[in-house]
Amino acid sequence: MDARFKSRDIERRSLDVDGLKRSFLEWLVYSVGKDARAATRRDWFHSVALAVRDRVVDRWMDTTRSYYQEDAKRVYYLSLEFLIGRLLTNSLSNLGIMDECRQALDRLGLSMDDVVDAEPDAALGNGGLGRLAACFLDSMASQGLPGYGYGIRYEFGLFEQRFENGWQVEYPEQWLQFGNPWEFARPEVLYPVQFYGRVEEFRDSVGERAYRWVDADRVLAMAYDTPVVGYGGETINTLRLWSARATRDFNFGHFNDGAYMKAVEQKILSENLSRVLYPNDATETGKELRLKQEYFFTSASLQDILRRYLQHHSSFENLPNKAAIQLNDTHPAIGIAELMRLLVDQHALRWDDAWDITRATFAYTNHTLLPEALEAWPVRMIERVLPRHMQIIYEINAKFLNRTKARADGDNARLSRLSLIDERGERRVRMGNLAFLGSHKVNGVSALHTELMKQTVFADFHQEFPDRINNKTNGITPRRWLKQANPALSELITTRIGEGWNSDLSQIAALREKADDVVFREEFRRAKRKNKKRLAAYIARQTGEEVLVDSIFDVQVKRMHEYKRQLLNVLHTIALYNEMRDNPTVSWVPVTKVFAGKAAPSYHMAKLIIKLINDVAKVVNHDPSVHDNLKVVLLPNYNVTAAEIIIPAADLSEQISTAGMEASGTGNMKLALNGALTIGTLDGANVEIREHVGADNIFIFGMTADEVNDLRASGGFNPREVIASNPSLKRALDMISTGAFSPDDRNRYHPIVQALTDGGDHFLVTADFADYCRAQDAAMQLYRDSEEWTRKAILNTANMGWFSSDRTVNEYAQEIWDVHPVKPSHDGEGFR
Ligand code: Z57
Repeated sequence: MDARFKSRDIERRSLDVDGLKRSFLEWLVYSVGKDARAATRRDWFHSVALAVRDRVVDRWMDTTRSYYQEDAKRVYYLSLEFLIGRLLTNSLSNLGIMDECRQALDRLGLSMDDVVDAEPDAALGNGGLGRLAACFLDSMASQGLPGYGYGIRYEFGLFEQRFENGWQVEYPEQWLQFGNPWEFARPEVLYPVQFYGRVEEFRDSVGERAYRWVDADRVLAMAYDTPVVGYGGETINTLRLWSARATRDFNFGHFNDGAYMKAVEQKILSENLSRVLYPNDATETGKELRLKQEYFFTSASLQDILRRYLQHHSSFENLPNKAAIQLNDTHPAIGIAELMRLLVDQHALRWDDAWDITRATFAYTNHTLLPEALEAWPVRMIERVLPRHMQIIYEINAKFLNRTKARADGDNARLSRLSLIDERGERRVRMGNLAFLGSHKVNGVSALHTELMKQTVFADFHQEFPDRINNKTNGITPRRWLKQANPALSELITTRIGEGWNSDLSQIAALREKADDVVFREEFRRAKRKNKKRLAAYIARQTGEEVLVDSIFDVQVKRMHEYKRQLLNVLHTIALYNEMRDNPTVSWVPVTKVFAGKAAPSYHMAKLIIKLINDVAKVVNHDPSVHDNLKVVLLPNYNVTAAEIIIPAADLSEQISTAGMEASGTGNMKLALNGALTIGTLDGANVEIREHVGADNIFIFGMTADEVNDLRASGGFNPREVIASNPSLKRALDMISTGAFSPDDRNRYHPIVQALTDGGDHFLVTADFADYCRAQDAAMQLYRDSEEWTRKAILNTANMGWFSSDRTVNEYAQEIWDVHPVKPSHDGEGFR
């Protein structure tokens, strides 16, 4: 081999400071095309990212080759969302070369923070569901599981949120504007995906009735691969995202001018499929383009999965032994009909064999019970967009209902609830029912949520298939959410218990005994304080507000949604403000209320709540009579990067959804792991967090899910009576309704006041207010005793080990997927 290439080859893998530095410069000059004097921070980021990517490639290929050689069973995680965030720190940290990189940059006169900050945040998701998918990718790679992510490479991620005059305004998020150094385009990995057209019936070679989908429009799905670096760099998995490309099956030469322009127009239209992420979290819009996105990425992924399978196999009976396909919510559930179509129409399998294979391959995760989030596509729309799939869905339904009818002895109401078609009003396909029926396992995301699934939306299916529903409580990756986001606390932990917790978070339980160690408590507080200073600086930069580092950082960060009850927090804020004004001589514990979160652009109530928080902040923050004891900030553009700054600095974690409505929550886990105490309802995973951290170390308040259910069943309650009997609640609401926070438009908050009063207060904000205030008072009193507070904070961190997504993913691997770790062989060519 040419010696020059050989030395360059080695250079690309070297992990020492000098080798990294030389690589950064090499990339800067020969690929970015700048010299060190002219380079911007973004140029350096691209150079560093490309140099780091070099260090991943050999091991990535080794990993892929090992899976291939072992013909390992793979798991395919199909998700319309992957909320990844930045990758530079993540890659460096998982490769174990953070310090080396920092030093190399140092020698170039550059600050690591500046370079890290030049990376855009990959926001291909809305909230919890998308972030969960990203945590699972990290956990699968970190445990050597052969896991692939499949999704869409949106050109525009989740919108950028700005506040203009206190209102949310959305801007396009152009994360790809300057190129994406982490991805590899695969222009040769291209699959056709069809839409519209009609179905033709014909006789196959043995005279059987068969169907083909004809006269359809075609779009191509092109692959982009991003390596997923596992902890320690042993396993590098793949996230494959699809981008829409127009077909070129028209001949430019034969067009007259008009047809040419029309053809180009068609090209732009078909490429719209991967243009933008729908910005709704836990609500559906029912838009045709969304259905097309769902089918687009699902079809491409299934074609790719079958192609990979067929490299080793000549029949399909072993597919379930070689591929597990996990449906992240119902968004890819059309895949069940698509796999049936591929097996029956294209590969000529018998229906019943195809159905057994399909069911044994798919599993489905449900993430919400909210009726407005359950997908139900109009039959008319599916008939038009995916005519063959509509026939297949009818066929699945007919066979299922026929089998069930025999045992249902005339209970037609039950049959119509089990049907894949909702016949009330416009006929719709219930995607949850399709996903349930086409999967061998169906799971909820917390113990409570899974129980409620059995009792509510899937009660009839649960009766029919009692072994199908199972629980997989969510988790979070400790690498990103502790090691990387909170270096101060991570380093402290590692000095005491070693670094085993990075790959086995259960080891963090060894910190329990340190809760009684005064020296450790002091150091724990010091780490928290450092993080609070970092957040205070961020708050000042983002909002212009100065906050007290020694105040309680009371944090509610999540999507804006009525069921998450930011309003309850706002009402408490106003009540506290009034108390502080009424009692100026009391020595108050200073409080900083930190909010952040995006509202879906069409969710007017959520946007009005944003405006209310900003209006309350304006009044409170500038009222000298509270002596800076209370500050309210709403940070703009909450995303993964902002979360990494906010979460490590939190003292108090607000998890205050109406009981029964938050499927799990994962922010609750990130905050508790970082030593925040939770104030929360017995909802979602809060229930399990209480069991792990101990009832003494969490502030639980409010109605239980059963109580909420009973109250609603008995016809609800009268919020007016509750308000009349609680003077501080009445006063806070009166202030909102009379314009104390909106002197420029005194009626602005009428819809909010209306919802909480005559509207019946569906989310039970007023019903839980008094108990919430009691819990808030308890938290404030405890905070005065800084030793006791710290002790409980340490016990939170120490007792959160079970909430690692490594544990979650292992449960999926063992109980749903039947996949096992594969140790890639790096035949001496790679590093270490
Ligand atoms: C989403 O982020 C969640 C559920 C959905 O149905 C959709 Br669509 C988006 C969230 C739940 O609201 C959280 O409670 C849960 O922790 C998260 O999914 C991950 O399971």
